[in-house]
Amino acid sequence: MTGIPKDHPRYESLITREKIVEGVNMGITSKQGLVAQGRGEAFDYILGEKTIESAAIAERAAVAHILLAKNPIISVNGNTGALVPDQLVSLADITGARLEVNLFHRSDARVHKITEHLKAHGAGVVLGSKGDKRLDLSHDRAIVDEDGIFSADVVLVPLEDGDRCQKLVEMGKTVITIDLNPLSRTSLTATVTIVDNVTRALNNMVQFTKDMKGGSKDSLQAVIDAYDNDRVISDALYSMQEHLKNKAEEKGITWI
Ligand code: PTJ
Repeated sequence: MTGIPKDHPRYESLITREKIVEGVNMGITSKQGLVAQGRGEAFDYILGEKTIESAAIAERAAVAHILLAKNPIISVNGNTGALVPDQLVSLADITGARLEVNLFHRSDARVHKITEHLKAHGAGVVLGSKGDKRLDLSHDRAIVDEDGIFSADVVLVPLEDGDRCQKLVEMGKTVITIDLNPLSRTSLTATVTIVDNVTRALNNMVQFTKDMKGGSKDSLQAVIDAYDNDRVISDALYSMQEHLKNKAEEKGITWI
């Protein structure tokens, strides 16, 4: 894919960029998706490019919700399709959730390409091309499948814009988001807000599912009952502040 040497100090970040650019070249990712990735990178840098403990707590709560759901759906857009196709397929397989392509910059061609891309990475059924229902929204993210997002009780919406998240919550659904901006409308609206890079979060969620899947329904419910989303968002903000402060102080810059 690239000539980026493995010992480059920013190897992971640069490889992620390459994947997004390749997604655009393949017609999977929108050009706007490049801008969104850049914003995510900036927040990740401030976070310290690691999964903080409160994000891991949110990831476990998200897994508990998905495992207890009747009809869980993982929504896939052009960014996640390009960055983490294997992890999306693994998470769907291991939890029993179904994948649905749902796009902001929607075209039939992109829905088809993302669907085929997921299938090439091992996905079975991929919803989203029927588009036989509309959420009450003025843009194309409104177009959903009736037996998918429309009737889901739990929806995972990584890298989302706030409108649909809010609408899904208003419809009574449990909404899980993965968003590196802890203050985005999506982050502030979702039931479970995972402030982590989607590239780390999905790997963690696959691992947590393996750990938690054998547990009783009561133990999963206990994880949900103990969960406090406001606290998770607050901790993400605190962690960002601490990371910046430590970085500044390492360089002898006074934090005022
Ligand atoms: O493929 P489409 O047409 O559905 O469009 C997808 C994008 C992402 C372009 C669209 O949903 C969009 O414009 O999203 P926003 O409003 O830019 O929101 C994306 C959010 O995800 C922002 O808060 C970013 O900080 C965050 N983000 C970006 N990259 C990552 C991320 N969060 C986690 N991991 C990332 N890699």
